[in-house]
Amino acid sequence: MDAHAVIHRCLTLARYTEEPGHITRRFLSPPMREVHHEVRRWMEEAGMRVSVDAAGNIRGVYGSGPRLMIGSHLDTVPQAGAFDGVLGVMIGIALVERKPPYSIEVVGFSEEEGVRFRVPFIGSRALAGDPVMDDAVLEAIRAFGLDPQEIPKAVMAREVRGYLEFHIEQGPVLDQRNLALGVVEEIVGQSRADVLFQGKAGHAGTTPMTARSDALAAAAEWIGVVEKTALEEGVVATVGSLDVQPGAVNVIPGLARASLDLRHKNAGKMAKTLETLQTSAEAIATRRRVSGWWELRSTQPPVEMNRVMTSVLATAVKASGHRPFRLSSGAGHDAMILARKVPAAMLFLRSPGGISHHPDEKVAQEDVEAALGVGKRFLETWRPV
Ligand code: HGY
Ligand code: MN
Ligand code: MN
Repeated sequence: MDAHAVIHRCLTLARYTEEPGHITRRFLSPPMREVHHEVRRWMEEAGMRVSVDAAGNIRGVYGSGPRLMIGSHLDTVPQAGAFDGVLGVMIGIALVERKPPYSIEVVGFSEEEGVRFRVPFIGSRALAGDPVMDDAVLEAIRAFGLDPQEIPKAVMAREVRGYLEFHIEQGPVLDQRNLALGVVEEIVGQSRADVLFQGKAGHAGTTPMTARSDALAAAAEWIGVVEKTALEEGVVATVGSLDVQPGAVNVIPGLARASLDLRHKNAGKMAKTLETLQTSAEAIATRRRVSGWWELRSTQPPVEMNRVMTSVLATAVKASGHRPFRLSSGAGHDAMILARKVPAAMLFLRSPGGISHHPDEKVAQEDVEAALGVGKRFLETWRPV
């Protein structure tokens, strides 16, 4: 499979969506079944033995004995682009089709984005032996026809000696430097929290302003503090979703639930900023006569990629005629979870315009060709010992 075919397969999978006209495919949603059907066929045609584990990851194994795992995720954010995650799985299958010198396991993780249940990395955490056992997640696993009792068997096999992930950069760094590829040195830490403001719904016309417990006004004030604190502290913090109840034009909001996504390359700075934002939410709630709840949904410390694998990757990039530019990843990836168990490395492909988590997300065919060449060289040099 050449670069054109890799891109074509990503666009084929983009057709499987929860939202006609958009690319939206959350954890174990119905279109994921169609994706599994297609990916299984491609994996079997490449000579892999294919299975779907109890966390919904589709896994293809080529050969036997000590092996390298190559993977990424098959779920998407709402109204996504066609390459985030999927591209890494398609490149893995393409490298197997080129008959690698040793065993390879290609994994399409069931969930990395954390959209459906507001907890990320459900797929890769099962392989790392740290499964998400949230009731709603287990119910979704059952509804998909899988058995949560089998989750412990999803843990990665002892034969796996390293993990390599190909992924679009999702930011502007490579594009601004006119570079096709980047070697990831570290992935920043990320924490996610839910903040609930519970006030009192009431009549928008008859309730005096001084007698209100307006949950949305409290959330709005706090969201302003999130942005101001992030600018002051030099972290990135995002309130990406806000749920307002009852959500009627003429009713004072009784409830507002805001999500928080906070990231930084230093775990201490991330923890300190989380604490600042939690204290601020509580203070705003008290002053505005609403109740505030804070739920930390997940926290993942920053992770350094394996130096040996990264050095082999950089050498392969150079041997392929490209500058071995090293960079940090502001986006989270399954590699940060697998790195808990095995040496892990990532190769970024340029994101034209730095666009991602958006329908305009692209990847250049010549960059995919370059990545395939680097992957082949990597497999000729690195050994699963
Ligand atoms: O949110 C992220 O960093 C990644 O796209 N899951
Ligand atoms: Mn991704
Ligand atoms: Mn993503």
